[in-house]
Amino acid sequence: MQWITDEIYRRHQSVLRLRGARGRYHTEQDLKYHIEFLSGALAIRNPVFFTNYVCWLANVLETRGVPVPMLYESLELLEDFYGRRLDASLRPPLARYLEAGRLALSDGRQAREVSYANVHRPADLVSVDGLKESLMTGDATSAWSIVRACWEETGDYVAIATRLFQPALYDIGTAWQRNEITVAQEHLATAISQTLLTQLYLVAGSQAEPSGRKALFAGVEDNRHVLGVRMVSDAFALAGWSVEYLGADTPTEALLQHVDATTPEVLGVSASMVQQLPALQRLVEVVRAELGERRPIILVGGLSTNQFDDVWRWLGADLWSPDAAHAVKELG
Ligand code: B12
Repeated sequence: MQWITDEIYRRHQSVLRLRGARGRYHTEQDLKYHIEFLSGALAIRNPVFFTNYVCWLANVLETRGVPVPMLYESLELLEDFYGRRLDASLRPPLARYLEAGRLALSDGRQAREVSYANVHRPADLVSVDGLKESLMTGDATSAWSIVRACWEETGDYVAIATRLFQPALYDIGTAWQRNEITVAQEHLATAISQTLLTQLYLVAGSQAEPSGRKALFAGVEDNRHVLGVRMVSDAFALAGWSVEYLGADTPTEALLQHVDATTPEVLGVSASMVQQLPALQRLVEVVRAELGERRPIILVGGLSTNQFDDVWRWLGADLWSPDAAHAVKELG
């Protein structure tokens, strides 16, 4: 990637100087993301995953003072780079996807902004904006009073998780994308959400009779977005299931061994971004191959599986659900 970074720096010295000492690191990081998203989109054979990424990144860069033509050029340079190094049979699809990315930039789509805030967004509870503000400003006390008031009104943990926290976090993601909040604020909002969800879970308690059914939940390799799958896990626990939640970035082998050892009825795994889908597909494949008849029902979910209806079929999963409320209903 050094060659591409050097070339971009040669062409745009004056602008890139503004990115400061860490500019080079960021440029290399962006190129790494181009390749990751591109290979994810190629694997799943859906160029829209890549064009959405390109438009989203244009928005991220533009709001941070990096001109969109530079992104356009880096896609050209990538094509040039791979054009010279790849086997002839692999070049055409790659060139097609990169061209689709450039076209998406030049037809003004970046002005319309690709946002991930409305992908299968459950209906908002009225206090979403209030919670979003409290989370972004780090005001855990006011966030908790909003959550408490919603609890008094609904008495429903899953509704509060999916219709209050989920949309507030989606909007916080868009605010980060638009450079309206910092990465630190996004982390702060997430950390407070985790604490408050635990607090709410304890208030909710499990009123359901234990069903004797067992489920295991995890984020796939490289997936650090796990608040969502944790909500799914909590929803199952509150419905009487015996549940284990393994958290983020679970190594495939470790997960396979744990499924083998604990024999859950359902294995629920989450992938948040397109480049994590090939790892999820591999996981589904090894669970099927290694465990045969003893394998659990494989349930998948997460933002990347919500973007197109047929992603879960490509993954080879048994089931997919767009959110925690649907998932628990489907298997209830
Ligand atoms: C919080 C957050 C983070 C936190 C996550 C911490 C944590 N412990 O979870 C941190 C800071 C680590 C993070 C990191 C990154 N993030 Co982030 N993040 C978010 C944010 C703001 C909220 C995520 C969230 O919790 N959503 C709320 C939950 C409840 O929603 P959900 O995940 O969709 O889950 C529901 C359903 O999808 C479903 N579901 C989920 N899993 C499962 C599993 C099963 C089995 C089932 C049935 C259903 C299911 O049910 C859930 C509940 O109803 C989103 C914004 C967004 N739109 O989501 C960005 C977002 C996802 N992040 C983004 C990015 C770019 C990143 C980074 C690359 C940033 C960076 N430069 O470092 C890294 C990548 C990390 C990685 N490798 O995974 C982008 C992705 C854009 C894209 N092009 O794909 C987003 C969309 C922000 C944006 N608008 O730009 N992020």
